[in-house]
Amino acid sequence: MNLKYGESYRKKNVCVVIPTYNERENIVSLVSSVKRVLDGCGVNPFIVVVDDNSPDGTGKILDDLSKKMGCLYVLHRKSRMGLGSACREGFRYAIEKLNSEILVQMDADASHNPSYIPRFLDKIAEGNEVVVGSRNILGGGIVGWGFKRRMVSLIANKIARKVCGLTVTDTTSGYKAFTAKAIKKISQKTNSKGFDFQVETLFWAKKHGFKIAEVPIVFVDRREGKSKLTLKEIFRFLYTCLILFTKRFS
Ligand SMILES: Nc1nc2c(ncn2[C@@H]2O[C@H](COP(=O)(O)OP(=O)(O)OP(=O)(O)O)[C@@H](O)[C@H]2O)c(=O)[nH]1
Ligand SMILES: [Mg+2]
Repeated sequence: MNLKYGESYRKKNVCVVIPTYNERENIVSLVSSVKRVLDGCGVNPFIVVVDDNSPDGTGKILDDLSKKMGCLYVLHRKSRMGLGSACREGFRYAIEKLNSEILVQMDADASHNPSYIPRFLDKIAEGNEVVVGSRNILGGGIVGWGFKRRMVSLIANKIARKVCGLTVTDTTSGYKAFTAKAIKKISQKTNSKGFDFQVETLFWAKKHGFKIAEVPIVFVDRREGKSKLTLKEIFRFLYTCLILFTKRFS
């Protein structure tokens, strides 16, 4: 593995936070590869999965896995409460209980390849406080999405950039890394429950003046399980963009 700044985060507590809802087909292989990659980086590895009582039994599968994998922590919530609140709860646990210094957020559906984690860590080592995995810069891309899904993402991204004043090229990406200091401050400001959490996080990261960098990622559409992105989530995202607009100049 080519780690430019490997020495600077060796033995640091690095935690990967993954929200899950009905991801039984994906979660075991994902957690195993995340663990392999973290071990390869020489960090103190932690993985926190926040499951919302998935009806497909994802939580039970994770509990079984955590018996064999000491660095895996599973947070169980009673019912579906949204991706945003799951991530916030995972970050809080990782910082307060596991003393994590660097936090990585990624989806459970295998769209985010764990092999990019070292690049995120390198960017943090360079002095950045927030790192965004971008599909829209040189070296990044999307595999497996049809025209309609690409358009939804393109338009949502354009709106978020214009309305919220963001310069990041991929505002809807769910693959990110943060220093503990940055995500603690950002989390105090965010209250979005669902997918709007992605844009809200970036908005407050910028507003707080955190140094933000991007790394190219190739996003691969989920092969297993179902998307949880609904029309309701898209409207909520647009509504959040408008709310953030009102806070832009205050
Ligand atoms: N804990 C929890 N996780 C959720 C919830 N909704 C979605 N997730 C997880 O959040 C991640 C992203 O959800 P996806 O359905 O893949 O949505 P997306 O990646 O934005 O869009 P697609 O990949 O196109 O479906 C996945 O790991 C989901 O399992 C929720 O209400 N609670
Ligand atoms: Mg997905």
